[in-house]
Amino acid sequence: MVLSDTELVEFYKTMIRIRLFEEKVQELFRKGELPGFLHLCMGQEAVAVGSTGALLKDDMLLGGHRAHGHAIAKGIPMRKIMAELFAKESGCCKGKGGSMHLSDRDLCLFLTTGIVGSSIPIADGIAFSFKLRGENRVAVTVFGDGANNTGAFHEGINLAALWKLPAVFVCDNNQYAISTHVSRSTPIANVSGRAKAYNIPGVTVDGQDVEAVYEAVKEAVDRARDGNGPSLVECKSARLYGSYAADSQSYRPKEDIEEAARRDPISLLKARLMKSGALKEGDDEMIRKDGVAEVEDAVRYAKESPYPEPEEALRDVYG
Ligand SMILES: Cc1ncc(C[n+]2csc(CCOP(=O)(O)OP(=O)(O)O)c2C)c(N)n1
Repeated sequence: MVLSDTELVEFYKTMIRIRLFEEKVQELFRKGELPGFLHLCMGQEAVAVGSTGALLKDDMLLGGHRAHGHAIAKGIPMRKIMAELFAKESGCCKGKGGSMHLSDRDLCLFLTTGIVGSSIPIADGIAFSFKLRGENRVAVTVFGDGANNTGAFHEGINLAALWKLPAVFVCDNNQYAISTHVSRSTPIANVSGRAKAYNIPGVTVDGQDVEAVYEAVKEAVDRARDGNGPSLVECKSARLYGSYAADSQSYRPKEDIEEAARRDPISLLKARLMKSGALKEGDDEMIRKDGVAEVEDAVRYAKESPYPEPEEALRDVYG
């Protein structure tokens, strides 16, 4: 065991906060209250929390289109994320980004992006700047299995390996790129096997086990920080719902959906913490109560916030 019970309870709380946030967002989206597109990470909270938990405050995180969990785990206030989803001025990107484009430079969430694989070369650039400036920081990007066949993935990891950049590449492999099972796109059993081609460490861990994720990412982050270059960490996870909000998942076998529910990372961690005595009867209820209050506050804040002025569309377009 790498993490203490106290640390695991903190991880558990964050996972619950993410779940409650997304359950509310799913409800609001279905009622037509949220504009744009929605990709939920429900079922994948262990990857968001375990990987982000392995970073120091100054380490830079980048995510993909399914990244509410990473933003919450990195400490972006729920109010600012919710307001962003409502396209309000008080959102973390002034309402101009929406669900797929979250950012908070002060809290070191560089960006999340809807362009599959594109965060990988950007993470290289950030890691390169850390190296040039002699800053002891690491750039970590999380992406799905769909990214592992993009040019950006291969070019980005090749360059990071060649230049020994302080970067960590985390593949949150939920087995599907929309409706395409990874076995239909990728000719090797584990995405981590790609690491061999670039002569860097590559490991696969159980993405439903928050401690396993933390341990693997922490090792990779420490290695990068020590000047030994990048690593690829694959976390095998499963989504509880469709790829996007209106996805009926007709392509997905029933057993696969049932297995995802059976291996819900929150239930797994709760069972473990109850067994060890770290969580007592009633604790879970209190944690959820606090989480619900935080989510309700975020919704209220977002609804009460104004929309940006039209001219805001032309501001911050170029850096
Ligand atoms: C470069 C690029 N190609 C195609 C798409 C369309 N697209 C949106 S989501 C998605 C699947 C992504 O799957 P994966 O990377 O496994 O992430 P997941 O959705 O499973 O989290 C695709 C192909 C895109 N957004 N960007």
